[in-house]
Amino acid sequence: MLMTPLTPPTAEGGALRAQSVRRPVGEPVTLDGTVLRVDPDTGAGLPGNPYYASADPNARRIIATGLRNPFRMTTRPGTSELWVGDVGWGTWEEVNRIAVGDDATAENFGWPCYEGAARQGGYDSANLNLCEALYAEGDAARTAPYYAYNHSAKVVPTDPCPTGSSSIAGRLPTGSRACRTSAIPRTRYRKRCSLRASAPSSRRRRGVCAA
Ligand SMILES: [Ca+2]
Ligand SMILES: [Ca+2]
Repeated sequence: MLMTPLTPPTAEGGALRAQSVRRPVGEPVTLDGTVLRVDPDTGAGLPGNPYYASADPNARRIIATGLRNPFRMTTRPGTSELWVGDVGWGTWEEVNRIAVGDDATAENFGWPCYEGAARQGGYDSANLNLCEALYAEGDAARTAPYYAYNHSAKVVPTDPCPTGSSSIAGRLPTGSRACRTSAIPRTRYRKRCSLRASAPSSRRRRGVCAA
């Protein structure tokens, strides 16, 4: 039986499963930390997916990887863009953009080797093979967040929300008490505050406290 290495430098378990598409050839690919594009009837990966030629059925399903907790996402109307909110760990919350979901490029957003724009310090200092190989390939090997913010800081100086305890979440419905228009993405976790992004084409953001 093939065992998942759990200790440095060859560790591949835990959060490192989000990089399982980069494991040595022949080792299993998991679906942790990924975005999938599948046939809704069979669950099989679709033609056009980046790893569709792979012998691994999980790899064939994956169109993006290296995410930590991407539990909210949405499409940009009229485009193939997929916008993904990724909940941060130690410091950084991320808004990630998959420019084209059905092309040959599998976006790798870097978790856990990266968090936000930079290397994740703990994983970097552990000198794990999976992360060190990714670092060695430079910026071309991973897709940086479209936007990232420190969850212990105010998003903008005029943000009325308290700091800390935030996490990137999802889309607000139009007419919500917490936000006066639809928006992607938002934060609302414990501190009862929302972050509104005006539109994907704009990076303007404004904090709005929930009623
Ligand atoms: Ca893509
Ligand atoms: Ca290192």
